[in-house]
Amino acid sequence: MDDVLRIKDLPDRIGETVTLRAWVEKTRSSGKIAFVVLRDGTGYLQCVVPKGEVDATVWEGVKTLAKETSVQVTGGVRADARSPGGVELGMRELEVIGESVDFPITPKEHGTTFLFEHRHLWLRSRRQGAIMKVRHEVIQAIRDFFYERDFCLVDTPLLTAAIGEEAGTLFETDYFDLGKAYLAQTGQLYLEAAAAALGKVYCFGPTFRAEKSKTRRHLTEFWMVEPEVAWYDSDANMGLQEDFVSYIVQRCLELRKPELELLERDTAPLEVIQPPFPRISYTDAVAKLQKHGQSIEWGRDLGAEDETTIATWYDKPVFVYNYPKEAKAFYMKLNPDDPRTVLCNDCLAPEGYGEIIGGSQREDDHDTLLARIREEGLPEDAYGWYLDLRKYGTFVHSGFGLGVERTVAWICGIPHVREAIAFPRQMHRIHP
Ligand code: NSS
Repeated sequence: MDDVLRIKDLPDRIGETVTLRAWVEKTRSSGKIAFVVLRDGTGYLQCVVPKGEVDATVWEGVKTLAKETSVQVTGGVRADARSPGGVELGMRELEVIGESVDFPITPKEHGTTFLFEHRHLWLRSRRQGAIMKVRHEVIQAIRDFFYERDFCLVDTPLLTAAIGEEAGTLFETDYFDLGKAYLAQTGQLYLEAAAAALGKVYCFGPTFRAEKSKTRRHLTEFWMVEPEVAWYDSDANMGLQEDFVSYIVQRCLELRKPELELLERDTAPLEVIQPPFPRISYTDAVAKLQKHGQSIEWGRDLGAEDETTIATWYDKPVFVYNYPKEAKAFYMKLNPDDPRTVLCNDCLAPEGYGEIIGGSQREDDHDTLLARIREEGLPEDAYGWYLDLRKYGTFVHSGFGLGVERTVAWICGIPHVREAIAFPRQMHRIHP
């Protein structure tokens, strides 16, 4: 089969007769002229069908076209300033490839449950298509950012023997004669080994958390990108994060304007996303929250509401750094200036989107790390290899993880992460 012409290529074909394949988005007709809007994933095309100028079979065929019928059409491409893409097609021939009887998603309002049950069909809508393209751009920007800066991609395993983040949210499965295996919550621990081998590394893939929460920020399967850098301290780590987040946002503004427009995203709050980002210590943030009358006590992790409040103090993403060690994972480096805290940061997105990044400098002292593993009651033997990294040439190193769906939701201005991935996995959703 010859490569098929795509709608986005039609502006180069003005004056030519072309054949293409696509799906019917909608049709309308007056007695003498009909319009068919086609969609092929690369764009939308209005086809014009004047009754008096086409075969009767074409005219009759057009009248029976239902939403999402797949078709092959042939016609002349002409310039039309009012059409999307600047062209329209004078349809001459029409062939129905696959009928579409009673497509379940109609222009009327559907409930969210219904739409997610029909996610495999809902993806064809303009809005969902636009979100997928922004996601695609975010992911390409992530890969380009690290490639341009000489980071080596290292793929980390999804089946793991040790807890990466927290015991409470593990998916476990039986692993032959070797006991339990867990779906990866993070690639970080493996990436630390890779950083000692390669210096600047990142991993990028799906991660899993058995989150029993039904918030608009949580999925049970989400994509996380995690860089890890040898000889970076917490401060340099935040510097990398602000460059990284700004790069992703600016790329989307540059290349995904039409999609953001379709999503009715006000891009003004995104235009200002440039380094440096403001930084506030956890301790200062808690004091300020208390002054605002919020009930947070020093020592507790920040809740979604606290994060939203802090974010309103700034128009850029903000770093909250050096949390109490009890609120964070075992691998973070104790703060030598205040051992109640660890050298870490969260990055909170503006406009109420909350935490998009968690990062830290890693504990590089063997005995301190061992003590932390024991304190947390983690199985020591599972972390023997991880402790080895502190035995054979230990090194200052830091890294972070950025959640793709939260970042996409923020850039698109959509309220919930579940629309930021094609087939979301949540506590109450595994189908389709
Ligand atoms: O748990 S994190 O805060 N940090 C880590 O996993 C570290 N091991 C990363 C590292 O330093 N290499 O998760 C990082 C980000 C977090 O800020 C969110 O943006 C996202 O991952 N995240 C999630 N997104 C969607 N759903 C869920 N459940 C979720 N959990 C974290």
